[in-house]
Amino acid sequence: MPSVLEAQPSPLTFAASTTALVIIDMQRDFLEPGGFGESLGNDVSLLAAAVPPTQALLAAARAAGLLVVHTREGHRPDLSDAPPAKLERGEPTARIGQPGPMGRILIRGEPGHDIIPALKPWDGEPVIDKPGKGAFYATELAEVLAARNIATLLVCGVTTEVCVHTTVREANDRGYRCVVVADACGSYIPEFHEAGLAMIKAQGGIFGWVSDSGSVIAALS
Ligand code: TIU
Repeated sequence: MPSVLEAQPSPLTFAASTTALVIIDMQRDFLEPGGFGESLGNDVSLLAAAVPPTQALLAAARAAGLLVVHTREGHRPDLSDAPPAKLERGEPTARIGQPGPMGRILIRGEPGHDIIPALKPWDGEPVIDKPGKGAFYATELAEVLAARNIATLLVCGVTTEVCVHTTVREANDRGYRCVVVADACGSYIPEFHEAGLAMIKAQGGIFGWVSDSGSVIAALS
C-alpha cells in the first residue's frame, strides 16, 4: 500500500516494501570526543541533535518493516584499503590508524568504529563497512538493496555534506529515489548542513528530496 511523504521540492509516493532506511556513519568516531571527527578539529557535540530524531526514525522504520541498513566509515587494521591521499591529507591531531582514547582512529574492530549505543543495529540489519565517504564505493550495498528490490532510500546520518551527500549522489546516479531526512542528519559546520540540504532539493530535486523525521514517521504509521 503506497504512502505519501511530505517532502521538498514535492511530495513523494513510496511503498514500505521497496524502501530502505540508510543510516550513515553514526559512529563513536564521529559523535564522541577522542575520535576521528575531533581529530580533524571539529566540535563533535554539534552532531548530538541528530540522535533523537534518528532514534525515532529507526523505531518507526523497524515497526513498519522497512529494510534498515547501517553504514560505518573505517579501514582495515593494516590500512591496505586506505589510500595515501586520504591518510596524508590535512593536519589532524591524530591520523587514521593512530591510537586514541577509543582505540585506533577509524579502524574496523576498534571501539571508536562502533555505531553509538543509542542506534545499535539489531541482528539481521545489514551493517555496511565502507572505506570511502560514499556507501556504494567498494561495498556490497548495491547487492543488499537489489536483493530486496529497493527503489527508495530514506537517508540520514553524519555528516550531511560529506558522507550523506556522497552517498546520495552515488545512489541518485544508480537510479534510487533518495529522501534525505534533514533533522536526522548533522554536520560539524552548520552552514554546510543547510547548504547541503538546499543543494539536494534545488533545481526540482536535482539529487532527490528533503523531508524531516516527523513527516517520515507520519507516512510510515
Ligand atoms: N561520515 C563522514 O561524513 N565522514 C567524514 O569524514 N565527515 C566529516 O565531516 N569529516
